[in-house]
Amino acid sequence: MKNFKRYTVTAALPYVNGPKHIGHLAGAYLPADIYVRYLRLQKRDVVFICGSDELGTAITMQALKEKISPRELVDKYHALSQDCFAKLGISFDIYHRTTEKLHFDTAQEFFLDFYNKGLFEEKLTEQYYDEETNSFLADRYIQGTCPNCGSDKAFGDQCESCGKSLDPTDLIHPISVVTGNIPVKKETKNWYFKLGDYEPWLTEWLVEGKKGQWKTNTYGQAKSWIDGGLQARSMTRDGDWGVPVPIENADGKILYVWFDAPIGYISATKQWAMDKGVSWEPYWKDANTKLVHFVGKDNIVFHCIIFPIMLKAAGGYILPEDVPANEFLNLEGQKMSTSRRWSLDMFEYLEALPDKVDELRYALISNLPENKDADFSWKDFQLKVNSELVAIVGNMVNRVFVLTHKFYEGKVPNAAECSQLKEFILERKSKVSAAIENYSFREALVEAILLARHGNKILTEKEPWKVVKANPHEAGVVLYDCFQIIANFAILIEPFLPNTARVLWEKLNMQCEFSWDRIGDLQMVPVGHIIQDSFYLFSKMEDDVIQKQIDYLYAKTHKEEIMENQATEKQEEKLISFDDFSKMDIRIGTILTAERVEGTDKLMKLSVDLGSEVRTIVSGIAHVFNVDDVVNKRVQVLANLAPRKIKGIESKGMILFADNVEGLAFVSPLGDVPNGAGVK
Ligand code: B3M
Ligand code: ZN
Repeated sequence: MKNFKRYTVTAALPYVNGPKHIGHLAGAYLPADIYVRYLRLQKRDVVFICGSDELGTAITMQALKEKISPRELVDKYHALSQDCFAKLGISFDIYHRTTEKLHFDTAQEFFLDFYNKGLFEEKLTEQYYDEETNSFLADRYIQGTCPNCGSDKAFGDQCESCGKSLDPTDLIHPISVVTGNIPVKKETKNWYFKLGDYEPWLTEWLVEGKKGQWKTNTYGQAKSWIDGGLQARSMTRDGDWGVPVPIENADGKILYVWFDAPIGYISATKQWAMDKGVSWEPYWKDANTKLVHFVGKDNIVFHCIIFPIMLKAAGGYILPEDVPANEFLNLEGQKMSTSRRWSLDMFEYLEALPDKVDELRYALISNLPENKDADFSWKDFQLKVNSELVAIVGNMVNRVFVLTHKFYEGKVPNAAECSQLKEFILERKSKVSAAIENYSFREALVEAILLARHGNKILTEKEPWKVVKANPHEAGVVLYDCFQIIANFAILIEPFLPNTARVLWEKLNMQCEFSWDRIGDLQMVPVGHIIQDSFYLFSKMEDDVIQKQIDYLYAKTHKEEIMENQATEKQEEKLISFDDFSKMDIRIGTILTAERVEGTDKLMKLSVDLGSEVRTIVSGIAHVFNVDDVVNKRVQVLANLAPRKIKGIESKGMILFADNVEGLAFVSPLGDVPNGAGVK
């Protein structure tokens, strides 16, 4: 594997259209943070870039909903996201914003460069326009009836009921979400990036170059896009909440949000470098820099195809070495959804359990949706905390501290170099490294925890609390080893559980120079060193605390709302079209004769006069009516039901009855209706 001199690591810039949930955390930010913390421990030159994606219709739509300006909206949620990420220990080097001037300038430079290079084609298309607000309507601003499923809440780009992607002009009865008016079609000009020109290059760089290197989900999605052929894509929009298109005669035109957002990584790097007094360019332009984009699976195409094409077109830029994309995290077995309020938002978690940050990190990392969707449940969270963090890690550390105070006056006892222990630690170190470098963070965490398990095992096997009376030296050696395990573990675990690592060093009463190189050192905690009082690293999550969270989630989601939706969905499933109805040939008839079918309780063989013919029909009514009750009754018959053989008798049609408490009631016509008359 190539050894890089420098690392530029990005995590998808979250839209600030609302609070972000733990699914976002597990999708991109937590894995990226582990990776970056690991690189920092290795003393690599790394910059970790993120920030708020503050432009585009995701923002303006939400502002409209919340009845505040886009500016107020982005200020509110930018602050919230930034605060939550900081509290959850996501260690960005910069958390920038795409509404900054530096970002506008950078994005415009890119656009102008492409424009001057002739990479765009200008196209006139018809788009919906709201005459009241005098503005073109972005796809999301048009709602109407879905041509596919008939839902009347479909958006111009997609129907959320059936999932079909749409073009605004596909909608039946379109209306403007802003005013409720029926929009008109108007011609508008936009600039389309000719992505197709880059197909041969993409085939070489990605399809051939990344095969077997990138995760299969990432590679597969990107490849199937390329295989499908790349159409020119509009990089501009009509609107005002965005970066203005920096050319003449482009009034009212802004850059498409997916054009400017990834450039946001670059503008953020520029700001960071400026603040630090270094040059930004090596982080984006030096071939010795490894560029890695952490994203969720819904962002794959933009990071694997469109942004790389932009970087290639700009020239002089490096390309992403990898795009480790995660799948989705479900919550209590259901897909997270902001609109249904089925989510665990970062701020909600932090409000409920502010001092349980590493517990959340642990539960999420051990369950990251790395290769397939995963599920977060509160019960599982409780189990992980109690049976792993408390029972394994916390217990091991506590026992070592308690015994040291009890038998050795709180001082680290006798030393003895143990080669087996060293080997075991070095093996963990290399396995954790390999797993992290392969973006297998779940596996890396398991490997790291093995070290704490090992400490427990030594204690249980060697029983120093028993040995100490007869042989205080031997018992001391065991504890000495355990202190080295704790110190090594504190470094090994830092990328995953940074708070835990810090607490361990504090309690060891040591200043740690965190460095990956030190892992394997069995003299980190010296003999005679005085430690702090014994303590519990983690505390048990009690049932009532967990239940409270579960109750909160259900209350928030408005149980009834979900049930209501399910009820209407069920009803919708039962609906038939008029065409279906008109296929039914229902006619009036009169029952002429009736006899019970031998050997059955329920069946009666009837002959029914349908005007032009007399039909034999077998009907399941013998348990309700006598033969005499039935003869001469006027009935409705479904005449074109496919004939069926029942007990050897061919039955042609079905007599309709109403369900009532007694069982069945005749549905006879009122008034003088001839046999054979149609019912519609
Ligand atoms: N804001 C989409 C998202 O939040 C988008 C990512 C931009 S990364 C350049 O999922
Ligand atoms: Zn639909």
